Amino acid sequence: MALLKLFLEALLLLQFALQLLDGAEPQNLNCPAYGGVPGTPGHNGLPGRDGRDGRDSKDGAIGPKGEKGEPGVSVQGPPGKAGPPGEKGERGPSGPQGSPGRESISDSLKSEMQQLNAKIAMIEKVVSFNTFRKVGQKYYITDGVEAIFDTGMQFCKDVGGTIVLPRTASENQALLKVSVSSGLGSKKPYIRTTDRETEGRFVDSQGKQLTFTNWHPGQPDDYKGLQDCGTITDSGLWDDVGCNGLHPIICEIEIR
Ligand SMILES: [Ca+2]
Repeated sequence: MALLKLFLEALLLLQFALQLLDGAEPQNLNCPAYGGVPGTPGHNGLPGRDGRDGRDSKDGAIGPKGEKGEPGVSVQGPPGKAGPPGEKGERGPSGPQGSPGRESISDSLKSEMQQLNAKIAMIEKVVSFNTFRKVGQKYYITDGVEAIFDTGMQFCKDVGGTIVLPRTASENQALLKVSVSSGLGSKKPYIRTTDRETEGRFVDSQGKQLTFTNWHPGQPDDYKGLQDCGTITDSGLWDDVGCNGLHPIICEIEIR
């Protein structure tokens, strides 16, 4: 209000000054006419209030079209709901056979253990003989026991084998070494062949024709009609002798 009053006073003073300049006498003024001194300029007023918004956005001009935006980021959305279950498919082919269960493995191990124990027992028996020699899968063994042919067959059977019978020249050579090294060569150990069934036809203990023979020239001669069992001499050649004579027994035993 003080500023407004100051403004009105300045306005009256200005009007008075203009009348003086125009030469007219001031009316209704009792003051002597003399020139005054101009006052100091007033202070600046306070800034006015903000103007009000327009009535409607339509009043404004339409701006230019904006630039095209950046492409959006591709982000996979959440999975949709599961669909309804389909129809049951056909039965597939059978899969490979599974590994044996614990019981089967246990049975298998038990069987192997039994086989190993049996093998160990046989080997222990073999090495208990004075002379033993490995020939392929077989062992030739002897204690130098002398017996008639049939007793010798039983003796070898009792140790899990049979009287030796070479099937090849190599086996014959191995047998000769066993016989000679054990001091039995001159006593002509028995070999498992006889012609007791059919004179002149030597077969093995199962009645099978021999596939290998190594008869001494002139043998078998069935001397005096009493020689039906085979032996091996100290030269490795064979001779037939009487089956009831005492001869060294060499057994062959197979260990698998
Ligand atoms: Ca003879």
